[in-house]
Amino acid sequence: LSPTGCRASPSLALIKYWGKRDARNNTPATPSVAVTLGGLTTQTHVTLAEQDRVTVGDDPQPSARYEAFFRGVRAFLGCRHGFQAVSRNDFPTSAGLASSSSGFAALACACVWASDVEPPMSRLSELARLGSASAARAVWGGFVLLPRGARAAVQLWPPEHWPELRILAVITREGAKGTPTRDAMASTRAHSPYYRAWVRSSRRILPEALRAVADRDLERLGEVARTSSNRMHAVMLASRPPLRYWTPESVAVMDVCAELRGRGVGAWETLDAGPQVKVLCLETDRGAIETALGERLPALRVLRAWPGAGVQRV
Ligand code: 2P0
Repeated sequence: LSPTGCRASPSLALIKYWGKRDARNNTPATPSVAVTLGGLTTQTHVTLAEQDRVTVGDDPQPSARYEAFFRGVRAFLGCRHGFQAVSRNDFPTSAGLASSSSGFAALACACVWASDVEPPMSRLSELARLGSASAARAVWGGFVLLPRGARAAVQLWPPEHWPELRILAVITREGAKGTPTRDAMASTRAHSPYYRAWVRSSRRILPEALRAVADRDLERLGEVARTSSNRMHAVMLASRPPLRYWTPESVAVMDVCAELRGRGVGAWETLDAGPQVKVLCLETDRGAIETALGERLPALRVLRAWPGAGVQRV
């Protein structure tokens, strides 16, 4: 086994995955459509070890979180040894910027490629899913679909399909850690009376999102992505106890986006399992949006992203 490094970028859901169809296999109850965020990077290096050990930045990770993943990787490779992985993100970890998507995508590919095995990308997507369902998407670049109940994601379009698209990640709270997504998803399914409606509505809006991406129609995509995001947060809010990832700063960014749209600037917000706000826009409007955010919310950092590549060897 040779030391192998991989680079991956997080997968931002435009149509959100929230809820598991089958918790043991980690398959999603809702379909999701995502864009891989060029500009944000996870780098992971893997070597053979007696026991599985993962560190992210300087933090050793709890082994329970990786058990099912490594079991699946060993079953696939037909090996018995462990893996030592060292991973670094150049963006905030566990703060709702989908670091687990790029983390498990890079880890799955690094473990397999280090073993000199070259399966099809769809097989790597399946292995990544065992770690995090969103990681099944992050294996691919560009625009990606993870169908409901699926074991692997598929690429819809490469990044070159829509090079003018931008995603501005507004960091409303540094170092934020909310409820872990696994617990939050299980709790939503068990305790939110709107869960079934959420799953049904995700299936209904999927064709509109697919069309908007195919047509590179930002207004239509922004509208349907915002709907998916709001409905996901609504089903969580209705849970008991409630789950709320939004902070006052998140809402302030949403208000700036609404104001901008009122002035004819295309700025569409989407939020994941954390307080950060991602704003979908075109490069031609990026300056106006950054200026408005800088004037109204000068303390907030903005990271720029665009449709990026899938997992690559480094
Ligand atoms: C997504 N999120 O589609 C949704 C939207 C967060 C909000 O996928 O339990 O770490 O590891 O499969 O992929 C984050 O959850 O969940 C996520 P697991 P994951 O991007």
